[in-house]
Amino acid sequence: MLRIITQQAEAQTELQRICDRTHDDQVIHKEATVREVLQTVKRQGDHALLRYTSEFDKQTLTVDELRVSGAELDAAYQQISKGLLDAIRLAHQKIEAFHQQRKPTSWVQFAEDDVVLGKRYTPVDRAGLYVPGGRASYPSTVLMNAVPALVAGVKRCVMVTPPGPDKQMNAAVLVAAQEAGIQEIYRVGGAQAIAALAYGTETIPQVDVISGPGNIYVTLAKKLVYGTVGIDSLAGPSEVLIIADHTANPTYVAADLLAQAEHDPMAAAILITTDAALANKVVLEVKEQLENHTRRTLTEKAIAHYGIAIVVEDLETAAQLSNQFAPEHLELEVAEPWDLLESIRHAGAIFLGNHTPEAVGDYLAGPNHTLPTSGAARYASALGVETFMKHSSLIQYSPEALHKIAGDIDLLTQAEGLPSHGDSVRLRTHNPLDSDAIG
Ligand code: HSO
Ligand code: ZN
Repeated sequence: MLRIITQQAEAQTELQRICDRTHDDQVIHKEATVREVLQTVKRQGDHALLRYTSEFDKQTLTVDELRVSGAELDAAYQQISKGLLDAIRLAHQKIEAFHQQRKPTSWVQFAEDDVVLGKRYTPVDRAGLYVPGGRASYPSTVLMNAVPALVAGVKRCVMVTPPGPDKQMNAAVLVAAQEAGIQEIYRVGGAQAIAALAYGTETIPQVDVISGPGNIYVTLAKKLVYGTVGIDSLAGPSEVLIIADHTANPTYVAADLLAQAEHDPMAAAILITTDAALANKVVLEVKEQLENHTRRTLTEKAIAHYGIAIVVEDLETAAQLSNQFAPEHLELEVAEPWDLLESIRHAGAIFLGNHTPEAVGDYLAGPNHTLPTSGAARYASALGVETFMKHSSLIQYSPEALHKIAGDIDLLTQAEGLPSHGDSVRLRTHNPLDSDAIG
């Protein structure tokens, strides 16, 4: 059950424990398995993919079945309702509109003496989107990864996702991919899929950036291939932290806590409130809403291990505790959310007011739902168009401008003991044979 905490010291210890919940010893053991999978796929290509798919996903595929066929893609549309198709289209439209606005633009600046400085943004050539299967097969996640890559202008976007029973793929996932504009989909998941994207196989192209959440094996694999390719981030289990005052509705607060807890037995659901009576009501509500919950066992596990309600003196203390945790999702269910926002420093996404459940952002408000977890909001941000872009610095100097700074560069090159650096400037500014030379 959701546990109430009233002592600040205990609250801090508990928040730290929850934040550190993924750092278990088993990770080292799993890392060894993942390293082996990566090496084997690198050496044996498709053959290794088929072998691991049979071993881990219990599906026997041929090389030809690795790519999802056009017929399967078409058939997916027949398997979902018109209502769901419309909802996917609405979500796509809103997510695309938001990400279009956030697309970084190149710029140049003209300074004195014809010096030109700037940044030129270009997309990566190829992106690989990982879409989990099983418990976490989400069409919304397909859109949240595909849209920014396509808005960035990535020419070749491929998707990988593990096969379900009978080699079947989730129809809504296939439809969401096609609505976003992705046709190249491979039936492979786990660390072996990440290896395929990082190194390339006979069938699957090597990409430049891999994005998308996955289980611990996928996350470890992404960490290990980082450097060979770029990655979006390392996704840990989901979290919500709700700051609520006396104006919050306990029924809504409880539902929002459970909406996060139902993702994963390791998900965290934290309430910080200035109202002790509200905390008690939320505890009861959580219990009640769990009674007929279709994912009760899993959700209860998350609440039992990582669900707490902290009662504090004032909203300032609530904000400080929240900053210490740096939550992936932060809901401000208070009378004046924009005032409280002033005190918030770290959070992946912030939901303001009593009528903005996190689910709005999970599905279709527009901003990305792939957010920094496990305290990473201290230094990282949501996945975005820039995840699939890089920028080149632009610098152009005129003869006059080079002449002006030649002496300073010379002193710096001497201090660093790099004579050719000095020559590269001096020869241009002192060589009388150079028609551009001055002085
Ligand atoms: N809350 C999840 C995203 C999601 N929720 C997908 C529903 N579907 C992590 O941000
Ligand atoms: Zn969610």
